[in-house]
Formats: sequence, C-alpha cells, structure tokens
Amino acid sequence: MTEELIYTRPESLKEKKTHYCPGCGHGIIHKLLAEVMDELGIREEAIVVAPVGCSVLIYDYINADGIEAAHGRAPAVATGVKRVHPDKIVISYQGDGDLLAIGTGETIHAANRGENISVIFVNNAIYGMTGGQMAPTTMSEQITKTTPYGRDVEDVGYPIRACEMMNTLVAPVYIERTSIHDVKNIRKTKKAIKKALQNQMEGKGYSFVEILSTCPTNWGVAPVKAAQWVESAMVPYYPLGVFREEKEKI
Ligand SMILES: Cc1ncc(C[n+]2csc(CCOP(=O)(O)OP(=O)(O)O)c2C)c(N)n1
Ligand code: SF4
Repeated sequence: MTEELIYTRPESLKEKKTHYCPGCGHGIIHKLLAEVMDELGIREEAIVVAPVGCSVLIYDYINADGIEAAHGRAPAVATGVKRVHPDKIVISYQGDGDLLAIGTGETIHAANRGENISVIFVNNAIYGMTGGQMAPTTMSEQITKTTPYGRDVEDVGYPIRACEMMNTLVAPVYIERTSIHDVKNIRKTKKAIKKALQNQMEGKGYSFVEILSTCPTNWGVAPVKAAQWVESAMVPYYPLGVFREEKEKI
C-alpha cells in the first residue's frame, strides 16, 4: 500500500505549538493567511503588522517579516511601512478591540485615504486577551465581564457593523465579511484573504476583510457551541458577503 501525503504545513506558517485556546478562530485564520501567502509566493515580500490582543503573537506563527504596533495603531503603522516599502505586501491583522475601539480613528482614515494595504479584522465580539470585556462588536444582550446582565444597547450603544461603516467611504476597493464557523465559510474566508492580498499586489488600494470568529473561553462555551453561536447570533446581525469589489464611482 502506498501512502499519499495530503497535507503539509504551509511554509509561511512556523512550526510552533499554539498558545490559542481550543476552538479559537485566530489559529484557523493564521493558517489561512499562511496558505494564501504560499499560494501567492509572497512570503519574502510580506510584512505583517501585529495588533494588541490575543493575536499579538502572530509574529510567532507567520514565517515572514513583521512589526508590532501599539494598541489600535496598526493601520497607521501599516501606512508608514507601505509608503516606505511600496513593493512589500503589508497586512494589518487586528481584533475588534484593537480595530474598532482604540483604533477606530486610524482604521477609518487609512481606509479613507485608500492606502494600498490589506486589513484582516477578526471580530470575536469580545476583548479576548484582557479577560472578556465588552467590545464595540459585542452583541445586544451578550453577557461579558463588563456587561454581566447583558449588553444594554440603550446604555452603551449598538454593536458596530464595520463593513457597513467602511462601505460609506469612497476609497476602499474591496470590503467583505466572512466567517469561520464551518468548513464552507472557512474556504470562503481563504478566498477573501487571497483577494485582499491580490488587490494589493496589483496596486488597487485598500482592502478590508472582516471575519466573524470565536472566543470560546470568554464566551464561556465549548468550541462547537461557539461556532454554532457565530452562526445563530452573529451572522443574522453581521450579514456575510461582499460589500464592495471595486472603488465606488463618484
Ligand atoms: C491603549 C491601550 N488600551 C488598552 C489596552 C489593554 N488591552 C490589551 S488587549 C485588549 C483587548 C483586545 O481585544 P481584541 O482586539 O478584540 O482582540 P482579541 O484578544 O479578542 O483577539 C485591551 C483592552 C492596551 N494594551 N493599550
Ligand atoms: S481568549 Fe479568546 S481570542 Fe484569546 S486565545 Fe482564547 S479563545 Fe482565542
């Protein structure tokens, strides 16, 4: 009997034991990013901007150059890196606390300037790293450490839909929301990441991929339940799909 090797670790992914919790979406998304980098042959051209949050250690996993930004400042750092090194492929990888709380200003203005960068936004509806506080994307009535009776939208506002907000801007060329709650959607997510990187390689401009993800630990559920909750609670409020595929004509 001959044995066929059907899976190998992408070259762009380091051989490193994961620090992520079981069922965390970050590990899946890192692997997709690494696979896409291999497929596009850009491992040596890529510069990954690490956020503050659980994925701060992305530079321990992705086998490419990287730079760490202060909390929320990844789009500003990515802008600087890309402008100094226009031939590099600059990827800003951020969570919801990073991108949509402390970094909202940087996020909107980098998108509005149409920087030729690719932003991967991991929306797990909570602050993972710091122990599960409410994020801007926390769902209505969702229990977190800072909303023990559920998110009261009258008190703290409604969860922010990042893609819809981005879609009000003229400059972005590509805006899509995907999810990693099942295999079909993991595959779609990979395609979206690829498109965002290809756009940059072709000099098209700013691409934004929001990925609905899981944080079983801070949601207080097992991994399978976490994936089900993404589908049943998050997807209806955060609809999946392409919001923009090319620059809006004005
Ligand atoms: C200016 C600043 N404010 C707050 C913090 C504390 N802090 C570190 S990570 C984090 C939350 C990160 O959550 P998110 O971006 O959603 O990423 P996740 O851990 O869920 O992947 C916070 C509030 C900080 N490091 N710097
Ligand atoms: S706390 Fe949440 S986001 Fe952080 S590693 Fe664990 S599951 Fe992932």
